[in-house]
Amino acid sequence: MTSTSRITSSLWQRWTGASPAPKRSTSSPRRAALDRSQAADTDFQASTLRLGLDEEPRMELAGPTSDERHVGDEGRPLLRALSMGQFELYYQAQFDCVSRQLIGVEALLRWQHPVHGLRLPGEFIGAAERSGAILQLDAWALRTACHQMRQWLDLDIAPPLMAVNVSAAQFARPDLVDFVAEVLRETGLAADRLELEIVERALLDPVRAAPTMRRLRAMGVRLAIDDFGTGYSSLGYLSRYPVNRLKIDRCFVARMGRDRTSVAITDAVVALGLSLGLDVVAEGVETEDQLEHLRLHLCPAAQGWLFGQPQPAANFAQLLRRERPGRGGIKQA
Ligand SMILES: [Ca+2]
Repeated sequence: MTSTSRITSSLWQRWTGASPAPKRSTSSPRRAALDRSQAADTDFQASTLRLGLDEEPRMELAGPTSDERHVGDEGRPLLRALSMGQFELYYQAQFDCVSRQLIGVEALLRWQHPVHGLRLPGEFIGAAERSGAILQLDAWALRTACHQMRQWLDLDIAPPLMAVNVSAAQFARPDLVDFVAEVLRETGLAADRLELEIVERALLDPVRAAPTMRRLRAMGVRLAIDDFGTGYSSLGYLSRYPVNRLKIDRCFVARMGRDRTSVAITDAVVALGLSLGLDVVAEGVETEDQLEHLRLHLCPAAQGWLFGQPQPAANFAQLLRRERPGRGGIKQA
């Protein structure tokens, strides 16, 4: 074991308590069919439905392992599931609004529950955040996404960017930057291939947030503000933080056809981002009318079901082979 891999292994164990080997994705039509409720796929800010968290299989009610003792009760089934390889990442493409060229991909967490089937983040992220298990899930997702990107690079089908969600709790960790650096070294991934999507509430304390963001940007890692406009946002932070991209929350895009306020907010965020020299991605784009409106208002990029639902890695690789991704739609920092 090299010194680098020892450090990474140590960080990994400290962060996850799980096996460092990322789970290889598999796919099935049933799984894809289960993945159709995009509304519930609101990543790490979603409300928790807590479906079945109190109904875990008998083996998951065993006493806590040493890795689980620092996590609250409702997080233990999640850590147990993580150690059993029940989590996987699905991938959703981001497209240039004009050329429709694939310019990036967001990694989305899924739990393949042995009893309840495929579970979306809205069903377990709340419990993960309350219990502290979110730290392990986030770390696993970041590492697995980077390994997947490495594999796609080796196959010469990699998208330009891999976007990974970062919870507020993970962003607050003092060793976040070190962990990101180790994962990049371990995978040989260029830092500007990785984009961390940070929720607005993680940025409430500029004294803590700004140095972390500056260190990540100094490494070359890209930063996006996720679900922009839905958190405790203060536009002032955009001048203080070294952000690359704003992601317009899907709720605004979804209401564009029937709500003038949502149209106004969407257009304003696009204009704001462009005037600040930032990339902008509209989330939740489902119709050609929505895409046309965004295109006419110069929104650079979009993500959503119009371009395809999130897919397991093996299925997404087929899309990558078809699309021949390019970097034309991404502003270089
Ligand atoms: Ca996101």
